[in-house]
Amino acid sequence: MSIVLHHCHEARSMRTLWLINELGLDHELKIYAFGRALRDPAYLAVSPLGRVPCLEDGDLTLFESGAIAEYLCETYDTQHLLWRAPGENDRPEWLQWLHYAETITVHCASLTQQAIAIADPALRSNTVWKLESRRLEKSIAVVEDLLSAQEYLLKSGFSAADIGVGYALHVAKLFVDFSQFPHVSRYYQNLSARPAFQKSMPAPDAKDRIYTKSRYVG
Ligand SMILES: N[C@@H](CCC(=O)N[C@@H](CS)C(=O)NCC(=O)O)C(=O)O
Repeated sequence: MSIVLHHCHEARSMRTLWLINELGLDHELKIYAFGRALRDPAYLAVSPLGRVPCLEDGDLTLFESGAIAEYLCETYDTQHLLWRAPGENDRPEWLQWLHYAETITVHCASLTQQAIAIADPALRSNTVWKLESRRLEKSIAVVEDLLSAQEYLLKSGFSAADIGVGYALHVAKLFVDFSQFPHVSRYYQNLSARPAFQKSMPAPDAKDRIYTKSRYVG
């Protein structure tokens, strides 16, 4: 087996795992507790910042999720189901939405830091919470607008871009009220019902979950 994915439950590596599962690729999963385990020298030797995802494929090691998504699609999606190859009509939009996932996710990461990573409530910032929640909502509103006219991010249908954005929404719903986004809510429901999504979720009794609540409020 040549593909190894370094993963923490429901971290950004979930978008890589979901893509691997959609593509049906044989792989080995190495699961870490979110925190000090990622600073182990053995892990830093493959992922120098000690973050997930990190993907090994034979001699190749990659540690940026957008790049990993592009690599997996161009290497393994021979039928172009999730990939939009250079020259295809919606290739530029595919690239835009694939990487827009990170625009949404950085706000989720700040809120995760506030709600979970900063253990001492006295060190949390109400200003950061308000600012990041608002910026997260605005980044989702852009998707809401697009989805009022189509089912997926691309008119041509489901693609790896929906996996990136779908994962971002999976975390965003822990921090913002989705009732203000009816199209996004319908889209997320549809994406999260996919067998490959469900396979990428931790088992209900899994240890070392980052998120243990269904909603975090500032
Ligand atoms: N832009 C990077 C961000 C990777 C990242 O920050 N991952 C988080 C998990 S969602 C992480 O590993 N954090 C651990 C830490 O910062 O110690 C990517 O998309 O791969």
